[in-house]
Formats: sequence, C-alpha cells, structure tokens
Amino acid sequence: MNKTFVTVLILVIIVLGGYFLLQNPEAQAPTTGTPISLPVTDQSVLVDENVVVYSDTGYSPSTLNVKVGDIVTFKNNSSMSMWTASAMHPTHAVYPTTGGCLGSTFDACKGVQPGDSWSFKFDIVGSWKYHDHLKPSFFGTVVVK
Ligand SMILES: [Cu+2]
Repeated sequence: MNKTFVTVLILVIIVLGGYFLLQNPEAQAPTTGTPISLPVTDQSVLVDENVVVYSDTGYSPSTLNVKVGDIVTFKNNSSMSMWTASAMHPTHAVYPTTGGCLGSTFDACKGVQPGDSWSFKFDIVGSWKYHDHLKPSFFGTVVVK
C-alpha cells in the first residue's frame, strides 16, 4: 500500500515536471512576429553643418570649404560683437552681389552679439575672403566649389 502510494506520487511529480518543462519554453518563446527595427541611417537627416566659430582669437577654421548653395553660419563665441563682412575693408565689395548695406550682400551689416550667430548662403563659386568689420585684423576665407 505504502509502496504503491510512493510510486504514484513519483509518477505524478514526473508527469507534472515534464508538463512544466514542456510548457515553459513554449510560453517564453516569442510568438508574435514583431520584428526588431534597427535604426536606419537616413542621409537626408544628416545636414551639413558649415559653422565658422568666432572667438577672442579670431575665426576658426580660417578657411572653410563648402559647396555652392551652402549656408555658412558664423557663430560668435567671443566676448565682443562680431560684424562679418566680405573683403575688402571698408568697402566690402569683393563678393559680387550688390544690395547689402555697403558693397555686397555678404555683410552682416551690424555687430552680432556674443552668443548669437549670423548665416549667409553662398551661391557663387569662388574663394571669398571676409573679415570682422569691427576688428579687421580677424579674417578668414570661405571657398565655394
Ligand atoms: Cu570692413
């Protein structure tokens, strides 16, 4: 009697254990077909950043290469105002567009405060020198190809 009870108990444990061993992997297996979406590199999101930083030591990089139609942002990280304008000081007439405040539209026409920036779109191929109208010893070049 006692031996039969123990045998039945062992059989029940084996059957239950087998049942859970078979059930658990099945329950944990992914059943829904939701694919893991990996981030896709979208080239159109990667906008070309053409930034020239103006600091208390001048413009950096001193020469920036861009493509025709690119916008260049002159960021004033210095402690003084920055008035970026086309060569030559003081007429600013080298960049061949008229209609700016002096000789060319490539002219901020005012002092840009520290922390602010000024942007200009280069539509003409060439090597365009510029300077800070308020501190003409600080200058640089934008090469447009
Ligand atoms: Cu000037």
